[in-house]
Order: sequence, then structure tokens, then C-alpha cells
Amino acid sequence: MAIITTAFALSAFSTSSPVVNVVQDDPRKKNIISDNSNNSNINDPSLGHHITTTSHALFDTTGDILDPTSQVTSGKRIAIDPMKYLRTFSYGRVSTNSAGDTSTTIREFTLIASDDKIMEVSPGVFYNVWTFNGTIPGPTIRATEGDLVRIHFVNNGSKPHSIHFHGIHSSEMDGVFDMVSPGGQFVYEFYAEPFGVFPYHCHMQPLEEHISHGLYGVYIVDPKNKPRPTADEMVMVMNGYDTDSDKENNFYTVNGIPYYYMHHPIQIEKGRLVRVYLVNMLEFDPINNFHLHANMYQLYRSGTSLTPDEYTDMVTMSQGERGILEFTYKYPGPYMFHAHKTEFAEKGWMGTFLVKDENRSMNESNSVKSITNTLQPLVGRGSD
Ligand SMILES: [Cu+2]
Repeated sequence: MAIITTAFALSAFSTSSPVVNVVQDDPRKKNIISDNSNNSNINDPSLGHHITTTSHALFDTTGDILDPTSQVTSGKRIAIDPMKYLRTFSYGRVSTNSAGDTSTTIREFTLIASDDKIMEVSPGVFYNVWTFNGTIPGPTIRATEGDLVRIHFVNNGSKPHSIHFHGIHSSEMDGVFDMVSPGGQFVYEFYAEPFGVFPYHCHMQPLEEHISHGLYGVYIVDPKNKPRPTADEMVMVMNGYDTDSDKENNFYTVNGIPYYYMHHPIQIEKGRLVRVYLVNMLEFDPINNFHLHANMYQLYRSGTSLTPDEYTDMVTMSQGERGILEFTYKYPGPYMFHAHKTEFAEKGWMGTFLVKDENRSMNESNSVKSITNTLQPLVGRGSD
């Protein structure tokens, strides 16, 4: 049995870091994750690593066939779709565990890290992106408070990676001390608590390298007892790309591609509640922010309360900060939203909402009818 000891040798945690063993010939490797993606490495039994730790329990997969939360693209070039990402929520593969009178909803997800993909960030500018499931940001994981969340993590990259979820969970599920070597797997399992909006991201060192290349996504926990009102819901992740490796960003985006929503406005309806789950994952710059034009929004910081913290048109966040923004447009038309840090806006972090009046034609015909109805008796009388 080949045991590769992969101690987490971080200077910041040099005292009593747990040692992680990757057990290559574990008989349970028959339980390796397989799926219908075209990434052959994942189905290679020789890569069916399992991780044990000397300081806590063994975490293993169920052996079930798992559904990737999004398609892994073939080849090294990736194309991401911010419009699709915007309103896509992954609720996982759902099962129920009943014990007596109580039953727990289990949500299982597969996240596959890779670090060899090339993305055209801007015309003619290519950048080595590191991705979860082939996208930046990674898929949006969504659960309800109290659900059991099980993340089957596969490191299909060439460097050690992990997933660190924000939220409440045990130490061994924190994705910090247990690095997953290339070809390795790990199963993170925790109950979804508290409700709110959280980032997840790789936590390997050097952290700024792993985050700035794109290994992050959003994790939403819905309140169990009092769901938020129905709304047009969307996710926005603020990020940047340091394409010349000088530790300063050259491009800034929301949802992965500079200026995307300027060229492809987000259509929303007049009078309908819009809810944005906003997360800042920008590396290198200490702050980022979100300004909405011609409107104001209710801001729920971290999304952990049903009572808004602020009514504003501007929120500033440091890295990892997030919140829920709720607003409704009164008037149709195009409206900008952007970082109110001019440099970021002018290097790609701006977009537009196109507010449409869905009832406009009906309203117009109704008003015409109503005007006609009002006028007709007069017209009739006048003609007497
Ligand atoms: Cu990483």
C-alpha cells in the first residue's frame, strides 16, 4: 500500500497541523467517483485516491454515480457563459435520510478542480484559469438550512487544492489543513447553517495564487422556517485577472468576463423584485463595490438576517465579504450597475439592467380601451 504523506507545511500553521495521508491502494477505491463527463482522468481507477487523516475519521464517498453540477469542457480552452451562470443554482442530487420522526435532506455535489485551462479574458488576452467544474466562478451550490451537504471533491489539477466553505462546520471539513494532492479526492460533509450567502474557495498556499486564478464560487443557504419572498434571483461574483503576473489586476469583472453585461444587458421586469446574491472574491485589491443606478436596494449583509441592514445604492466589500441586494425598478429602460471605483469600472466591472415593462402592450391596449370606453358615452352624447 503506497501511502503518500502530504503534511500541510504552512509556516502559519507550523505547530500542530494534522497530517493527511493519501491512500492510493485503498480497497474502497472501487467507490471512486465516476460520472458522465468527458474527463477521462476522473474515471481512471488508478487515480481513485482516498484520504484518511491521522487525527480524525475517514471520509469516503458513497460509491454512487454522481452528477457533475456543470459540464466539464474538453480540451484546455474554456468559454464561460455569464448569462447562464447568472440565474443557475445547483441544488445537487437529493436524497432523504429518515430516522424516526425526523428526516434530513441530503444534497450531493461534485466539484472538480483543474488548473490547466486557458481562457480568453479579453480579445487576444489569454490567461491560465484554475476552475471548479470548468467555470469561473464555480457552480452556485444551494441548500436549505439544516440540509446535509456532501461535496465530492476531485482534484484533477497538477497542484494540491482543497475547498474551504464559509459557514459553520467541523474542523476536518474546513478544507484548510487537509490538502488534496493531484489525482486525489475528498468528501466534505456538513449541515447547512446558518442561512445566508457564502463564498467557497480553494485554501491552498500561496492563497492569493489559488484564488486569483479562479478557484471560488458561491454557496447559498436558504432560511428553513421563513423563506425569502419570490423574486428574480441572480448571483454576482466580483473578481479580477492579473494577466501579466505583477500582482495587480488588469481586468475586473462581475461573473467572469469584463464588460459582459454591458454587451448583454440583464433583462428584468418593471415592478418585480430582484434579488442579487453578491460576493466579492477580488484578489490583490483591498476593496470592491457595487453601485446601482437610478435606484436603491435593501442590503442584507452576509444574508444572515431577514431584516435589511441598510437602504442604499452603494456597498463596499473586502475580499470574501458578501450580501443580498433586493430592489425593484419603477421605470422601464436601461440602467447601469458598476464598481464605484472608477479604475475597476473602466477595466471591465460594469453592466446594465434592461428593465422591461412586461404589461406595457396590455396596459397600452387597456388604457386605449378605457379611454375609448370613457369617451364613447360622451361621443355618443355629443352626437345626439
Ligand atoms: Cu488551489
